[in-house]
Amino acid sequence: MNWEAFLAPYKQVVEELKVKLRGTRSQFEYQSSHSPIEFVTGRVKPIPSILEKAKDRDIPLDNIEKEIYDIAGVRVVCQFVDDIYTIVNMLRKRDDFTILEEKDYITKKKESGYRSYHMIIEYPVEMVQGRKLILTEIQIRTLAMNFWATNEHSLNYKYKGSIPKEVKARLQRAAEAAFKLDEEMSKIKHEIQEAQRIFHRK
Ligand code: 0O2
Repeated sequence: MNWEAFLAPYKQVVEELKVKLRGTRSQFEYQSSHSPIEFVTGRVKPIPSILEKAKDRDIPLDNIEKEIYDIAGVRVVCQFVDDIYTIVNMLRKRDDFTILEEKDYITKKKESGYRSYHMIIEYPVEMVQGRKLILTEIQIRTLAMNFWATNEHSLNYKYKGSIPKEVKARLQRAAEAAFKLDEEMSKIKHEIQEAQRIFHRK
C-alpha cells in the first residue's frame, strides 16, 4: 500500500476545509457579530490508527476508503450549544460538498458520555489525476464538550480502550457537569455576548 499517495487527497481536503471554515469565522468577525465558531482544527488520521480501526471493525484494507469515514477529520468548536446548530444549518446550505449522514450525539449522547454533532460528507477534491470524492467527518462541539472528549480520549489511549470502572463513572459525571456548564452558559449567553461586543470595540 502506497500510504503517501493514498493519504494525499485526504490531506488536501483537510487543508481546504480548514481554510473555508476559518474564513467563515473571520467573516462573522468582520461583521462584528458573535461568531458561532470559536476555532477550527483538522487532522488526517495517523496510519496506525487507521490500521487499528480497520482491524477492530474487520474492514479489509481495500475497503478502508469506503468504510472508514474519519480518515479526514475537521472539528469546529463553538462557545454555545445553539452555535452548533447554527453551524449545522449553515453547512446544510452549502453546495461545495454533499452531506451523507448526520449523527446528533448531543441530544443522544454516547454511552461513554461523549457529546458532539457528527456530519459525514463527501467532498470533491481536484487531484492531478482528476476529481476524487473523499469521505470526511466534521465534528461540531462546544468548548466544554471538547474539553471532556480530549481528556477522555487521552484516558482511552492510556488504558488502551479499557478504562477502569471507577474512572469511567467519574468521566460520566464529568460529562454531565460539562453539559450543565453548557446549559448554564446558554442561560446567560446574551450577557456574555454583550460583554464580548464591548470588549471587541475597545
Ligand atoms: P481520533 O482521530 O483519534 O479522534 P459509529 O459509532 O461508527 O456509528 P461515530 O461515533 O461517528 O459513529 O464514529 P466513531 O468511528 O466511533 O468515532 C469517530 C470519532 O468521533 C472518533 O475518532 C472520536 O474523535 C470521536 N468519538 C466518538 N466517540 C467518542 C467517545 O466516546 N469519546 C471520545 N473522546 N471521542 C469519541 P477516533 O477513531 O477515536 O480517532
